[in-house]
Amino acid sequence: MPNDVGLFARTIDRGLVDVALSGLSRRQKTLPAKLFYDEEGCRLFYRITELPEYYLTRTERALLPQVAPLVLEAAPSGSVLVEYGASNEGKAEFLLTPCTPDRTEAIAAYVPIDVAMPALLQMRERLASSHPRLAVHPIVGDFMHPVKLPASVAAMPRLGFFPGSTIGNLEPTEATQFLALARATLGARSRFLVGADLRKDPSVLLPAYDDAAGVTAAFNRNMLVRLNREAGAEFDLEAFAHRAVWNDQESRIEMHLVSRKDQVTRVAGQQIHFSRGETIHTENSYKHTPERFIAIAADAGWDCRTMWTDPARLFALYLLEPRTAA
Ligand code: AVJ
Repeated sequence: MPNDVGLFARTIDRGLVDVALSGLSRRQKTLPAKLFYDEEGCRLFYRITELPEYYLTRTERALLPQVAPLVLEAAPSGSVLVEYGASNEGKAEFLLTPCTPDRTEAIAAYVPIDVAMPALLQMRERLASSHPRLAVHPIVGDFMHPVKLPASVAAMPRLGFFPGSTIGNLEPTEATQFLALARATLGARSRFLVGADLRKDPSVLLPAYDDAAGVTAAFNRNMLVRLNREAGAEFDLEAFAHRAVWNDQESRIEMHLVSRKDQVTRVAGQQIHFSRGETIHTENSYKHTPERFIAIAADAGWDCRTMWTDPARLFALYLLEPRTAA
């Protein structure tokens, strides 16, 4: 039955193929970390945030209710909250719903920016009922590109928010570029609250990226599942192992997929050779000291006004303000 062929027809995403092939043709094969977040990847990441070994999310969430009122004190009422990489409103809630009644109107508008359109639409729907007076203007896009705020919020004082240590995925030079772009978007009288993981002993870091239940391994391998489905790739999932390594020199956790054998795979018809033990580098997660983070922000024109951390110094929230020419 010739029609059966149709059952196996796949729509191949050319953009994804190009991104994959360009990374896989380097000497150290790489795939960009943002490819993790298809629907299944978002589900797996959510499960990671609930793992006992993954302290980042729960530590930041415990800090936010304490820090939010202090941040809002510096935000004039009628401010717009601009959140970078906002896949849900869970963390922004602490800024949108302040505990003191007189600060109710501090945030008048919310601009969540994310690559995942479905997540943004769901957020807008939920916020319409939970915060009926809040103006919500989602922007679909990659935050490494300049963002133009909607005209209706252009005149409002701006508070930027970048939680979750997503900034740790960026090389320090990219982090500076991103912070400089955000500085341009948010303007000279803004504030910017950034959540970032801290450098610490590898005995704490490594299990957070190689958990006992194997959820992080599944998250890492899901990148190949996605390429098989969307980029016409033919990865044998069993033939790649998850590996997390601590790179002390660069102060970062690296995630890799290690080829268990000499093998040849194909991506959209193009052959890719792997020797046994060769890796695909899928993610960097930088763990900066406060001094280093503050230096990176300074390069982008931000001064650190306050830094908060938990008693065990696992995670930090930095409140940045634009440096004004002396
Ligand atoms: C969402 C980028 C903060 O680097 O910890 C979790 C992603 N990777 N486990 C991180 C991730 C492996 C996460 N960020």
